[in-house]
Amino acid sequence: MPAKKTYYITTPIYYPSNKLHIGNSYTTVAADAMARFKRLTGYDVWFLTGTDEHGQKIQRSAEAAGKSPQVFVDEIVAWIKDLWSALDISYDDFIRTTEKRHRETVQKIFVKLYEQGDIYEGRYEGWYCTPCEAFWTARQAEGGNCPDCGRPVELVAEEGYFFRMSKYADRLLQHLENHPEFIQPPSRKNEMINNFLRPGLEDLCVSRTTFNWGIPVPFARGHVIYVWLDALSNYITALGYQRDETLFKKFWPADVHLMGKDIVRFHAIYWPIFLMALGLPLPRQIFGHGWLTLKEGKMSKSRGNVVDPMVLVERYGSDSVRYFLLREIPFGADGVFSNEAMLQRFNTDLANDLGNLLSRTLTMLERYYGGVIPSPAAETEASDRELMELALETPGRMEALMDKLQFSGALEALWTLVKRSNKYIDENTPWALAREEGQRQRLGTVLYNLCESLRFISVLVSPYMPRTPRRIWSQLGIVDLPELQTWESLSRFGLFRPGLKASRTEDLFPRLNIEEELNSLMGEEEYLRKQEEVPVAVAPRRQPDGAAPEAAGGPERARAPQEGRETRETKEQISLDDFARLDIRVGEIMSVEPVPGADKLLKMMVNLGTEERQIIAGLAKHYTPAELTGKKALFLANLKPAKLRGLLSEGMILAATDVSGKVVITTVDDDAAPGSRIS
Ligand code: ME8
Repeated sequence: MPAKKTYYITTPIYYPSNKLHIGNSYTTVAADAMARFKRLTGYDVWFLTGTDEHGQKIQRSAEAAGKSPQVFVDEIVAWIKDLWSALDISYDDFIRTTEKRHRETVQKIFVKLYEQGDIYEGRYEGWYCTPCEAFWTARQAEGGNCPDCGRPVELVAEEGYFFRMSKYADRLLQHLENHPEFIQPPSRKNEMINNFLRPGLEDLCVSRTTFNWGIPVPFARGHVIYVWLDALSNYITALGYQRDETLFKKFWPADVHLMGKDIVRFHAIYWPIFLMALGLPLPRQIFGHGWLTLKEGKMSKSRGNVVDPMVLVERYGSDSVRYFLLREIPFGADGVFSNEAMLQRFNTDLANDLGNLLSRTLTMLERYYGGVIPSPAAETEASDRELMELALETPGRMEALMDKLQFSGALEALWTLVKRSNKYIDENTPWALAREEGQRQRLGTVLYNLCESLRFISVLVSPYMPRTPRRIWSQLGIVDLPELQTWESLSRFGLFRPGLKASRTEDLFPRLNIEEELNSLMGEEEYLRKQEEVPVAVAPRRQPDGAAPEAAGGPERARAPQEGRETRETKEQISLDDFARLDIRVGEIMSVEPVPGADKLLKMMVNLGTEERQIIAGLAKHYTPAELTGKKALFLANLKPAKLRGLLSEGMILAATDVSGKVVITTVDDDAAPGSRIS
């Protein structure tokens, strides 16, 4: 048997400086859908993700949290892995840059580049943006702000090692010109060429001395390797480059590095140049997708427009959230995330189109054939042929779109088949056929074709919604027939076996009451945010497509919302009257229990002096029920009641949160009587 074709796909390795948000989930879900699609279509796939754990930004976040950097990142990385598991991310490897396998290889890379003369000693004086971990010239950072993220830059003057970027600039330019597919979408390629390559590349400082949380330069005490050289190397260190090179030989060069447009520059300029210097082939493609922003445009905690993927997954299931992310926005473009748009999609595409197709088919099979799949007739009618042709064409159409990373287009093509199948029911009116003499055979054919079309749909939807296929197969009675679940099995329409037994056991996607959902989502988000104060956010971090970084940085950008990782802002001053509006009281926690299906929430009954109230708190990740029961703490008693998971919450426990997200409740001395007011 010939060896399978290989496919290597990566996500950026995320900074574990705070919890990840829906934007990071977007990249990772897309990479996962692609990896699954390639596995389905017969490729030997390697899918890498991980965390970028060194650098000044992490060191500062850890210091602010009062933890050692390693302890700090370990906690957040555990949370990230939980998020990926909740979103069914099927990575083959998760690399952490603090792992020995990575550190040692990065040191070897640095030494090699130094020994061959590509790295030389010097002194850096210029500007640095710590949140982006990026060096800027005075011209680029005009006005004192980072041209990428708008936050203030710092003046840096320190000894350093420099990489000779300029030596490779022409080769890179030539590569970009000869390989138009290398940077996608093409607008990003023009941006790289016009804004960075043509004006001339400056040599890059690749070591730092003013902090120590990094990989040491092996031959120079006090120097740590610049975090982007460290981070970018993950794509080869994880494959065993310079160690056991089996995977490296098999999978390098990468087929695609996926990322948001904010970090295309590092991947399209620094990374290929480092690889050229190492004498390694360049990745085939770098794809910079657009930003997920919010309807309000700007994102800020005080506006309450934060999006926590965990909340959505817990409430709607990972398949629905994945579907929305992949379907709503053409990959590459910026797009707006809104709860309303998401809920609309759930109802139209998932409940009405796909869910109904399955339930209508199963109900009719049950009613007219006792659930046993009938045999189709040999002769076909026009609507049968149309349905079959469309089903047979759909895999190829989707594959062509997926090869361009057009997730939304591929799902649209699949939904054309879903909708055509629903229309097929309306055209053939099985309920009328069932009443007519002599139409039994025709009825059987129609229901058979619907089962077969559903089989196509369920196989094709699997990369995007990995849990849904089994739910369809088990109701159609083919869950134990893997030969009907493969890509190859989609080359023939008519493989479904008559005589199999289907049974309707569940609704795939029950319709949601959008208004109710919006209320509880807002309630839940607002509530959790107030309690946790951990910014879990989606924010535009860079200038729009094509805008020159040098040109950015006007007053609007300087005020631009940040990525949700910064320390909290100082709040405006208030008067004593403002404070007097708050009814803060001592409460005694009488009993506590978990809220089923919500891994963050706890339900507690609290004695507030005059009455006992039910309060829902986002504390489950921080306290066990036993740890809270019997404690006296401070409560905001006149907060408007909110509904969370259908449970009324009549107040809020006050808690302190540090920048790492650690939460401690504000307990009071046992002498304080429940109901005592704070003034
Ligand atoms: O940049 N919309 O890590 P990071 C869409 N460690 N995607 C978004 C987004 C949004 N609003 N916000 C974030 C780093 N992303 C480096 C990478 S790789 C060698 C080192 C996604 O934690 C997007 O993919 O800041 C972006 O590129 C990535 O998160 C940045 O993650």
